[in-house]
This record gives sequence, C-alpha cells and structure tokens, in this order.
Amino acid sequence: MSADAAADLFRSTFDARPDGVWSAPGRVNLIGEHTDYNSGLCLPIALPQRTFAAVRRRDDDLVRVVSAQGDGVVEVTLEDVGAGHPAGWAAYVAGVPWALRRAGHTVGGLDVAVDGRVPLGAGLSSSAALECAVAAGASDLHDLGLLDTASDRAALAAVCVEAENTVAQAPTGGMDQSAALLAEAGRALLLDCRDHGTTQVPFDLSAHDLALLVMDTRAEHALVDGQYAERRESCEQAARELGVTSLREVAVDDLDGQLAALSTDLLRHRARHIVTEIERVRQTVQALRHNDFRTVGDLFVESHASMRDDFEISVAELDTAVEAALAAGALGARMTGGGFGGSAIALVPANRTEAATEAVEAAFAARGFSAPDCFVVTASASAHRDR
Ligand code: GAF
Repeated sequence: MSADAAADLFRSTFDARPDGVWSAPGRVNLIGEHTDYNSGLCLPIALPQRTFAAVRRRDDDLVRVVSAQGDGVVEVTLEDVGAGHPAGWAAYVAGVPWALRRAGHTVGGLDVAVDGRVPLGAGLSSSAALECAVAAGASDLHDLGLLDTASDRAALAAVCVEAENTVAQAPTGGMDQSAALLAEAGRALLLDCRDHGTTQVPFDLSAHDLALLVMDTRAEHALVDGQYAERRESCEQAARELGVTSLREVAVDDLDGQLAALSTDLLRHRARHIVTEIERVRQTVQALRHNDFRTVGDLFVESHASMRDDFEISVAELDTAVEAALAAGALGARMTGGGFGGSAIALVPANRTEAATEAVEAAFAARGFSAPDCFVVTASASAHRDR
C-alpha cells in the first residue's frame, strides 16, 4: 500500500516518523474540456489512483521534499518560494504552504515524502493530486480546518490553483484541484466555474453493466509547454471581441451568427468548442440522471470531434484510441484533460472491456505507436487522511 511506502520513504530520508499520511486522487473529466477557465461547466470524477504524502510539521520555514518517483531531496525556505521557484515537481509541494500564507493562513515549513500512484504525464492530474495531498496534510497539521466542509475544501482547492498558476507557472483553470478535493465515490462532480457551485451526480456504471475504460496513450502531455496557454488566450480574446466577460455568457442559439462578429476563423473555432462543450455538459448531466447512456456516449463522440476539429488539442494517438474503442463496441469515447497527448476514455459494456483494450492495443501496434495502457476506473473518494 502506498501510504506505507510514503511513510517508509519519510523514515529512511528524514530519520524520523511522519506526523501522518494524506492522499488525493487523480481525475478523469467525463466531459467539459477547457471550459473551467471560461467560467463554464465540467464533470470530472476522482480516480482510484492516488498520490500519498507522508508529512511532518516544522516550526521553521524550511520545506524539504523527497519523492519515490523523483531524484533526491529538494530543500527550499518559504521566503525563497515564488514564480518559477523551485523548478520542477517540487513546485507543486512548496507552492502549497506558500499559497496558504498568501491566503492569510499561519503556516510554517513541512517535511514531505511522496509516493505518487497517479500515472505521470498521462493527463490524469498527477500534479493536482500531489498539491492536494500536501495541502490536506498542511491543513490538518496547522489546524486550518480546510477539509471540514465543501466550502472549506473549495477554498483549499483555490489555494492549490494559486500554487500551480504562480509557482509551477501552469496557467490551468482549477477543475483538477476541485475534483481532487470535492469529488465523491460513486458520483461525478458537476462544477459550475462561474459561481463555484458543485453538484454531486450519481455515477455508478456497474449498476448498468457498463464500465469506464481509461486509455493512456503514453503520448506525453504537458501543461507548461505553451499550447495550453495559447488556447486560454484565444478564448479570452474571443470573449473580449464579443464584449462578454467570458465565453460562458455566449448563448448556444444562433451561435454561428454571434461568432460572425469575431475577427478570425481561428477564434470562431475556439469559441464554438467552448460554447457547444458547455451545452454538452448540461445534456450529459440530464442523460445521466435518466440513465440514458446511449445519449451520454453520443455526447462523448461529439465532444471529441469538437476538440479535434475546433479546439485542435487532439493528437493521432488520441484519435486512434477513440476510433478503435468505438469500433470495438464502446457507446462513446473522447480524449480527456488538457490534450496534446495523455488519455482518452471510453464508455464500454462491462463485458467488452477486454475486447476494447485489445482493439486499442492492436490499432496502436498497426500505426507504430508505443503500447497504450488501458484500465477500468470507478468514481472514487477525494483527499483524506490515511493514517
Ligand atoms: C488541464 C487543466 F489543468 C484543467 O484546468 C482543465 O483546463 C483541463 O486541462 C481541460 O479541461 O487538466
């Protein structure tokens, strides 16, 4: 068990026992991609795969971190944490106490040993899982109470977003941290990123003889390489040109007529993805409430086409995974997360998961891609203390 591995790593590195071990999950987003920073809607679930952080409170301002997946100990004092520092994965740890202080909380340093079991670079939010596991530990050890209620957890998610945007310098939108801190087992989390409202939507596919298959393409994705930021800037420019505060304000009726006011075709495509995707989230939630999984599958397919053709964030590996899963009997499939690599998901009859996996593997082999990693997931629990 990874809580043990994190605690063992802590003892062997720092020659002491941790005060406790906390964990937070990765996520897949069912639908609603790149909508979070457009004040839109999205619908993630928490994954069974988690990141574990063994943590000890310090009374000075030092942060020391070691990871089973990293290379040696990184040390930094909170005074030295800031934009781009420390670099690399340690930013997602040291950024958390730094951002807690910026939000007005009294926190000191931490010793942290991490065992991350959310696949890295797979678009499954290993970074948010790391931030939120550390944040859960910092909140408990400094008596902040930020795991107590949903609104406390939302405030803690905002702290983690600040750490990611400023210290790690990834201009992400907040869905992943909300999923890690607010999602519930057996439910999908409907996030309204305009008023920060959350609704738990029942999501138990096994009761309907269905399964959710994650297809990690192993085409590595990154949120700090400029493409994500470029999409975000295009959306902000489109909103400015339309005279609205965000693309959430654009109605889906007569969309092409409204988008004619934009200065370029590129902006029209980007904005069309966002406005139609927000509408697809609404329709998916309705369909889930009626156990209408055929419609959910159709919406997945439409969403993927929109990301491939309008938002242009898919890659050949993601398209291949989606097409192979559909040909093998999936009700629907789509890429999930930021794009440019990472993972796709497929809604599959429970007795077809092996056939779908084999079909995806065969399609990848035929195209000369590295072997994908396919696995079934269920909606799991948010961040908590393990011991
Ligand atoms: C990444 C980001 F971190 C999220 O904020 C979100 O924008 C997502 O890409 C796309 O929906 O996971």
